Amino acid sequence: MLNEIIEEYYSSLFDTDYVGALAVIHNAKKEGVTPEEIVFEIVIPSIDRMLQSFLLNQEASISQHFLASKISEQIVDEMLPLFQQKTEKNGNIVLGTSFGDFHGLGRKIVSGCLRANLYNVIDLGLNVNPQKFIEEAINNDAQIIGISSMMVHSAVGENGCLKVKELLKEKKLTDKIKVIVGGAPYRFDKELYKKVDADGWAENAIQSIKLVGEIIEELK
Ligand code: B12
Repeated sequence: MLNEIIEEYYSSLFDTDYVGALAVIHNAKKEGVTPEEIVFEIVIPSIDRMLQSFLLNQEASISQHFLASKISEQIVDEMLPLFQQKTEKNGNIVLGTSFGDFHGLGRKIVSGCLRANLYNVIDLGLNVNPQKFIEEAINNDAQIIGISSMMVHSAVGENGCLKVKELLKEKKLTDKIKVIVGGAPYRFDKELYKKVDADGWAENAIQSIKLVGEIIEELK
């Protein structure tokens, strides 16, 4: 059943048929597909698949990508609050997309998954400068700063993770606040997180829950 739903959804997404895509998802939910399955097995693989069609044979255009990501964001926003929740309360995480970067879907998914696991997430949104990450982490007593970067230059550039770490060092806060990163450049180069001096990285939202849990445990 899931395969048919995936194909139907992908076809609506590819046609940037907002109403159709939403109808497929809502019907799937009525038929018992869980919000987690909708996000991780339908929505995320479909956006990746569209990218492949764009890169490999130019079937999809960049504007199709943009509209498809808007549709995906809306579905993710609707599904995240419905994820199964655990009971214990955890820690504070300041999350944002790095300066100059306007890719927000992955960050929203990470944010939602962490919230669903009862972390208090302060989501700073897109295009966040390094000073803002530090200010918000201090003001919110955060144990972790999470930086999402989808482009190489926003990951390794002068306003990315390296700068955040430099500011934390100046304030002698590196023992109290850890920095984690994620996004496409880190998936392409698994050692990149070390080059930007991050304390850890995660390939996807599920892994980010594990990573955050381990770091908060170590800080206790
Ligand atoms: C959708 C998309 C867009 C949309 C973004 C819409 C939006 N609101 O987010 C639009 C069309 C606007 C766009 C624009 C551009 N894009 Co674009 N985009 C993509 C695309 C196809 C998918 C990104 C996505 O949403 N993936 C789905 C989500 C769920 O995955 P994710 O973001 O990786 O997140 C997961 C993990 O990485 C991880 N994660 C993410 N963040 C974090 C943070 C932490 C702390 C942790 C632990 C984990 C974690 O968990 C997430 C959930 O599982 C990628 C290709 C790709 N495969 O990544 C290109 C891509 C990122 N874009 C790219 C480019 C070049 C651009 C543009 C410059 C294009 C242009 N010429 O205008 C602009 C940049 C604008 C800007 N300044 O930011 C390049 C970057 C290449 C590079 N080497 O730097 C990519 C890689 C495509 C490519 N191969 O060329 N883009």
